[in-house]
Amino acid sequence: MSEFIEPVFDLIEKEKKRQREGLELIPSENYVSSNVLSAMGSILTNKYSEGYPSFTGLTEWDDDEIASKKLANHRYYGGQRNVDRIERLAIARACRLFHADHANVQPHSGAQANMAVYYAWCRPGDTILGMSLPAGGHLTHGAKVTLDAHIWKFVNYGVTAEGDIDYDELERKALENLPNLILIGYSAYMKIPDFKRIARIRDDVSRKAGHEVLLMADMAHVAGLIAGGVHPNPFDYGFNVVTTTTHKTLRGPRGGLILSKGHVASPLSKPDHTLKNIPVLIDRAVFPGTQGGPLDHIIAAKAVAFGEALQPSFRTYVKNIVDNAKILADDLKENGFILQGNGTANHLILVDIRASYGIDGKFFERALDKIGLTMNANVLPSDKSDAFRPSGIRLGTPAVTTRGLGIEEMHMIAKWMKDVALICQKAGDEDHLPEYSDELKSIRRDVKALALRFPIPGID
Ligand code: DSN
Repeated sequence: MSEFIEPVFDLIEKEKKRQREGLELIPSENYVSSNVLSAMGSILTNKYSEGYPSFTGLTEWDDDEIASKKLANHRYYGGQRNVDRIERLAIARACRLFHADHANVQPHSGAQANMAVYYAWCRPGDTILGMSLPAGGHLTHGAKVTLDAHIWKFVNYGVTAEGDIDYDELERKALENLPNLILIGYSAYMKIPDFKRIARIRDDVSRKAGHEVLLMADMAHVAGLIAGGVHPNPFDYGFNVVTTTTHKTLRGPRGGLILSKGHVASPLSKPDHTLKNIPVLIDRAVFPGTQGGPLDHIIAAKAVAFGEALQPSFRTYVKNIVDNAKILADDLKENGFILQGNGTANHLILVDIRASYGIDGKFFERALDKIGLTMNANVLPSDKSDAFRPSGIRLGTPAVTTRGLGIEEMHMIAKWMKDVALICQKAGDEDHLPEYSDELKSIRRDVKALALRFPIPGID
């Protein structure tokens, strides 16, 4: 290998070792199957395919149907016959998985998926109502540092002291501001949203404002749980659009996805600005609106992952994710950890580590890294500290459940976390952590021994 290549592959091997010998508890991460991995690393990365394949309704692919209907292919490059079929497969499977009329599988990420929906529906300066970042929302739901917040006016709602969405605040702000788009979604929220109430608020806003209001769920975190039937589907409550990433609980490649309900038509048509036409407005907003060429290798990997998620075994997997999270949450409470919302109904857990053990989230994150438990420091809704030294630590069970960990291992993780919290407490700060390196190394050996008992798909 050349000197240019070797360092990169060296680091990939080191990362493989890190993943194998530790436990991944960041709730937005997962391990993909070897088939997803192969599709991602395939020669499809060589292809350009700006535009869209023929639209044919929800059939997987039918050459005769396409020929008989003389459906146009809306690509801007030649050599599309294989990538067209792959994209259609991904679209059809995504629609089947989430009961959507339409899917756009091209967004490169969740952030790009969200921006495309805003661009499809909102004019510059329009109002979007979403959850605030400290309350558990996402950067793209209105954080001032984003481009989104420069284009649209975001109004945010938060959570109550009990950790529920503050529905009264949401309703009040919705009726005061009459937003064009109401958004529910989060990166750190442990309850099941009341989709019915939110849909009712949207209807009230629509009536009062005299215009259609788009109801959108960014379900990036819980997409796999919805696909596997252990979490309600926003479409069952009248939502128009659902966005997601494809790599979290859905266990696909890193990427984005937009699903919608409405009339599916050619992306070259110039539809009226109505909710009924949202599928076409979204297609036009993704390409050419906010993206150029799709990543065909990633779309192929999405098609594989959606196929995997349609299998009965995926339902068992997501049920186990939630069971593991509930067990881990209970164990953590027994070990003296105070949890935001007092527990979890999904795959996410948010610990108030400052209230529990008097240390900050970043210090705890770094100490846990030393023993091979990976999770992330996170702000809490009530946090007085900044994002670099927040009071919370966020963890979740999608990745360890893929590896096959269960009840016994959840008990051990909670105990190790307590052991490390006590060490951090004694050390006082990171500078004094080396004084406890023997204790940390001993826990590290136990974590590694356990991790090596559970193979990683795509690696082992
Ligand atoms: N960065 C993701 C997460 O970790 O939750 C959200 O996009």
